[in-house]
Amino acid sequence: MSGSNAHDIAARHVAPWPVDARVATLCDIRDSEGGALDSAIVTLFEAPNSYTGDTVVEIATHGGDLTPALVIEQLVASGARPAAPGEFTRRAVLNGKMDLLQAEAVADLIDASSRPMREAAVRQLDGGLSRRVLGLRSAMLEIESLIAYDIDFPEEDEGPVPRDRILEAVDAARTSLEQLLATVPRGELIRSGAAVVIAGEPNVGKSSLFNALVGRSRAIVTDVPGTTRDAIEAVIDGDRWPLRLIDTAGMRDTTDTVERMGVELSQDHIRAAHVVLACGDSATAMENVLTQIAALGTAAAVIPVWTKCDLTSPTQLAREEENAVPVSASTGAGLRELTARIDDELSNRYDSGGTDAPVVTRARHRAILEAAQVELSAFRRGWISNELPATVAAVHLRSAVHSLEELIGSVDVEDVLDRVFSSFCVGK
Ligand SMILES: Nc1nc2c(ncn2[C@@H]2O[C@H](COP(=O)(O)OP(=O)(O)O)[C@@H](O)[C@H]2O)c(=O)[nH]1
Ligand SMILES: [Mg+2]
Repeated sequence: MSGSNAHDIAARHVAPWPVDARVATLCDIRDSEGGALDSAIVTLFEAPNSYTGDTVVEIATHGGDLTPALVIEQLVASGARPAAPGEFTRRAVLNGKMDLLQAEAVADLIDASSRPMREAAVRQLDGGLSRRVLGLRSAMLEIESLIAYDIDFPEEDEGPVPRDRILEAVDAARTSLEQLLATVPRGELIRSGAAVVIAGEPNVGKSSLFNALVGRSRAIVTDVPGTTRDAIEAVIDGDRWPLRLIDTAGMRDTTDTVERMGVELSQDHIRAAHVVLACGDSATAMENVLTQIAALGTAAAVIPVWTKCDLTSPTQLAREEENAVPVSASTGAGLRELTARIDDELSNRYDSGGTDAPVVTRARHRAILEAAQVELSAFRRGWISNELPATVAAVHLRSAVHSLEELIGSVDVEDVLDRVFSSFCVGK
């Protein structure tokens, strides 16, 4: 319970009342008639030294469905009310215990379905992204104050602040924004998982490979079954990246309308993939699939996979192994090597920024950073061309600063708070 009367409400149901704040105390929990409900650990927090910044009581009852519900019922009868989704964290933001970026990190940490997502959330919770954004904001405020001089002394050709110095500062801020925006693809990969499409002619063993990879995965995060003709997806926890495995319909020319749809669908998947596993169980099948993928012009990393390697003679395999990763869904051979190879391809492409730099993982952040970038560029153009009076150019700068403040939640943005916290689970 969080709020100024939290202790008063709890005191009607908790005995003995804990002597000290922030000390876990074993207490009896009673209903309004004094009947015993539970024996529970009660911890008091005095404002502002709590998660929300309010006065807080934490009651750790025994588990199950009934006991906690009965205790809550009693507290509500005594004047408490159930919290709205994310209300505790919302209060923490409003009370200045954390900024909006950190609050979002709390939600991301709870929702994290892969280790990279969890790591990014922990770093954001720690304030890594906030510090970057605050640094950018103060750089822009600095530029604003330089311009203020220029506006105050318009009659001087070269005001007290050289125009080049302002331009340099603007360009430094743009570079910093660009660097943050450059982490967007990595952030999307972390949030949604890398699309790993299993492609190949019918019967080369795609579905078997899909099942084998899902089967050996430590954690299957989601399982999205489709029809046999449709693509089937499952998100598995790769070693470094969450992998969204997609089993597609076979690639071959066909006149069957339903199967044709399946083929077109798999072509779309291949075009949008991060990684394509080009599967073949013979030299011809391998050549065909690689030709078809090349014709689609995908930007994905293409990994040739020699399927059913348990059926291939060792001499043949030795020849093929140079190019393709040999796997067998039947024996499990090569599956670990294949996952490692997928991880490597993704790391080569998306690890460039260093793994502990802040990452932009939310669409909200991306949109705001892009808006700030646009305003900063508009300012720069106006400033260089001298077409705009400095006061007008400065409006763009102000908008950019305001964007960053919205990002971090330091301006009054009730609707932003509503949107962010509506996605929270109840009780956080
Ligand atoms: N020996 C062997 N047979 C396999 C292997 N993988 C798949 N098969 C067989 O090949 C056939 C086609 O497999 P399937 O996964 O349905 O291929 P898809 O049409 O590409 O999805 C089935 O009869 C499988 O049992 C494998 O690793 N070893
Ligand atoms: Mg299949």
